[in-house]
Amino acid sequence: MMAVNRQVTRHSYRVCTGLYRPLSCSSSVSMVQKVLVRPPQDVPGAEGQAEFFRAGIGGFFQERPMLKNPFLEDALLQGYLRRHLPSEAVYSDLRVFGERLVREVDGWGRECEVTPPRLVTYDPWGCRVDRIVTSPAWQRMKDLSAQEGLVAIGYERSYGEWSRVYQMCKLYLYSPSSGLYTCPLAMTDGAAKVIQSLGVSWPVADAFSRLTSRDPEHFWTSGQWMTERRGGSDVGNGTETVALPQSDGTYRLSGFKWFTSATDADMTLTLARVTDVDGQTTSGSRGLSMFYAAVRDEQGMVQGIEVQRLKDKLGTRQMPTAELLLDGLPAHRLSEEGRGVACIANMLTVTRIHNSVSAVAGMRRVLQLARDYATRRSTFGKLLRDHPLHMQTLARMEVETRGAFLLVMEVCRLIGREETGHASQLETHLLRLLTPVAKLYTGKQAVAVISEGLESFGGQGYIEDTGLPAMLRDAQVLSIWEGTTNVLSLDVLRCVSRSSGLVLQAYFTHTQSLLAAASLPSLSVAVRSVDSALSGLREFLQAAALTPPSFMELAARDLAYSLARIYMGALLIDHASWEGASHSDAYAALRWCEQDLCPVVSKAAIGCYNMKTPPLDAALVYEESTRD
Ligand code: MFK
Repeated sequence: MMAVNRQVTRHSYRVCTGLYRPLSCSSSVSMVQKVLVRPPQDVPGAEGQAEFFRAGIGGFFQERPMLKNPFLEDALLQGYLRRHLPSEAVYSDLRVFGERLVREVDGWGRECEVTPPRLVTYDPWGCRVDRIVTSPAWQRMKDLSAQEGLVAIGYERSYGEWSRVYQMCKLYLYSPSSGLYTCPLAMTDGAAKVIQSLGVSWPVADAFSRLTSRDPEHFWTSGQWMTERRGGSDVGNGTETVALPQSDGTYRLSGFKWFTSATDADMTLTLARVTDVDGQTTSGSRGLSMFYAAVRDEQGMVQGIEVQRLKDKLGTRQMPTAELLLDGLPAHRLSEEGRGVACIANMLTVTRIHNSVSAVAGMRRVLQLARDYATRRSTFGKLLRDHPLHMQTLARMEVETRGAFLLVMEVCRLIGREETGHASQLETHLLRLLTPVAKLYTGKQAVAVISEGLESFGGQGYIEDTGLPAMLRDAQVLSIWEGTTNVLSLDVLRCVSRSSGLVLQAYFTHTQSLLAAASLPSLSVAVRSVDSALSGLREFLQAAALTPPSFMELAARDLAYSLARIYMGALLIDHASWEGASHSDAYAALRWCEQDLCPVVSKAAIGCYNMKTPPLDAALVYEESTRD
């Protein structure tokens, strides 16, 4: 290394032409000889050897990966839209938006990351103000979200049942450049959905028009305050916030919300227990009701809220997340008393879909950067793209991303059909089942794929100001918030039992219909794999029906993974069978179906859900050393 530096330094003196080039500029390999170092005699006031001068640090600077129009770079997205939503207007909007993302928005996203929000608790005169100060870029994101209709598209429904797909495709492009603004948008969309499902009337008619507005002046975002100190997952038992009825029919909320995301929102939906005349509340889920509250008064001051502090998080640092003391927050009850969880579940469905969109968007973004980088970085005498092992790694990431994309779009298609009254009973069941499945599976995939993606940049993937580490940090939350992997696996079991197995029937029927339509001989191996996994799953479930519930609880995560992998396989096959599909579509389907598509069967076969395993698992986890 030293030898190289010395050599380049000597050389720099030789080629100097008196021009300067900033070191930070990305020079190509061919420009190496032109990187200039100021010779000592150029230093003002210096004769001969300068006392101080810019050291020779070598002439090679690696070209950075370039973000290109994410719409034009995405073959699967374009193919999917050509197949399902062949609208020139949609295509053109996404292409222009993709250009805007590259030109300006991606830079704002970075600005949000490096200028995190801060809390101003007091004004200079000692008055409590609890102001959350966000970066100008964060505020520009809000205006952009309204202008681009990132929530509105889903409610305008200009494309009927495909409007949700259109909206989510746009969010998918936006997400990795958004500086996490997709988080408030997810909750805003979820709140609009809840209000719409309850009926848009007083006191939330104005709020609904704001949440779904394209006018930046009118647009509002919403929070979703569910998490308390005792309950992140177990909301039913952990919620301590109480709602005191007022004589005018409104309520005052008092409690402590432990984890409120995007706390600069204009309004929120939240849960609390209504007190009776004796001040008593009902415990458990049945005691929870859902409330609407405006966060600030007309002067822009928070009302009935103290912002205790902002959270210091691993990622999502762009976005304010706060602990809030509710101290008599004025609120309106929207749900029936005791129906809070069921009512806010509509919001959870939407935010979980957004979560899945963000997961697949993160995977796609890291791949786009990695494949560009592979055309710019040379190692061992050739470009990365010419190393078969490197291409194999990127191809595996691509297969994961394609499977995830198709699953997420399937859920978006289903919610679009449900919202426009086109969904059959089967599709409604499928939507209920696939929402937690997609959320839990893509959350895990995103962490794995993005982590692998960072590795494809070598050490640079670990360097903060490349922007790459933030992608991994931000992905890590996707499997945590909106229900952890295990909570969502249990949600899968819950919807199976609450529907008396109808959601599974819908799953089997639809997966089989996807396979039945696949006629390409080149896909037959993949079709056989999915078919056999499906049969294995059916047999497993029939046998499991005779076991105690604790068996299925142990199998819940593997069951959810099996549902995801099989369904993704069927979707990849289905997409590859479309007349406009490419060879790569077929290849992706084949590769996907090479894995264990039904881990719940293979794990059951080796006794993983045997009743002897829980104490053994616990003993393993808590084994103590007996040696001194
Ligand atoms: C980029 C993306 C960004 C996303 C941004 C989000 C930022 C926000 C951060 C957060 O707020 S994170 C906190 C999110 N919290 C959770 O996700 C809670 C996780 N826990 C669960 O999901 C539990 O399963 C749950 C709280 C729902 C369990 O509560 P219960 O009271 O034990 O539920 P129960 O008794 O099974 O169901 C009550 C009702 O709700 C039932 O309706 P019915 O009474 O009519 O039968 C259920 O059917 C219904 N329900 C529950 N889960 C549902 C659901 N309905 C539809 N879908 C679901 N998933």
